[in-house]
Amino acid sequence: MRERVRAGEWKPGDLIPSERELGETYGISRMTARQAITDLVNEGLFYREQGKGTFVSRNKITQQLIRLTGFTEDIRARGQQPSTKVLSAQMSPANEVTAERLRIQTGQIVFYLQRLRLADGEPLAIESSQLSFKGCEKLLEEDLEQNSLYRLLETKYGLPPMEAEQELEAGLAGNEEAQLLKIPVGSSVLFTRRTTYTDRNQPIEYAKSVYCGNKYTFYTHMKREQLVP
Ligand code: 16G
Repeated sequence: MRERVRAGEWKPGDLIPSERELGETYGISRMTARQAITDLVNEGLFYREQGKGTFVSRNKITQQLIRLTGFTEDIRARGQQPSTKVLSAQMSPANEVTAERLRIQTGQIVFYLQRLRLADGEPLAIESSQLSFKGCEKLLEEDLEQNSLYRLLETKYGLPPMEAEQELEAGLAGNEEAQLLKIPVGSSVLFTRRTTYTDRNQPIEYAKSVYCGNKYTFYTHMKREQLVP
């Protein structure tokens, strides 16, 4: 079903087939079909309308907080076309917070990248990433409008992003954010801070982002480890 959305076969706002029809198409039980739909509703790909059925979501982009993914992957998984406008790419000294997150000295030179991220041409987020690793200045030569940062790190630099810590905070769009995201000043936004680690538990990226609040769902799945006695 995800693939059908991705391929554009099922478009935003489309009613998806019933559990019975899906069961027949895929040769699975109705229960299994229902569970799969529920999972995708929880992820934000579908939404249910009482008495009407299940539809493909329109605006909200779901960022899974279980699997580590990048912007390009998230948007493609939604069946949309990601694009990027680089606002700034330069070497700059790390401030105290960045230094602590990246486990480096304050003032050490890091690669600073600020990008406007869009889906189907619509601005969704402003991401400011700071990267520190041996040879990170080579990123200055990369075409970061055409390439996914995570993919480059993995395929060209041998630094696959494997783990991340992320904080979310509600906020309001200021002047600059409003202008870039094409939303009114004072609209709700989500501020995120993410530290990304490679497989060797080495922090490589500290990213601060601002997401349009009404276009994003952050999804997480929780399990209770033990019942409280
Ligand atoms: C996500 C990350 C950002 C990372 C980007 C890579 C958050 C808060 N931010 O948007 O840290 O740089 O993905 O995306 O989730 P890319 O591979 O498309 O460049």
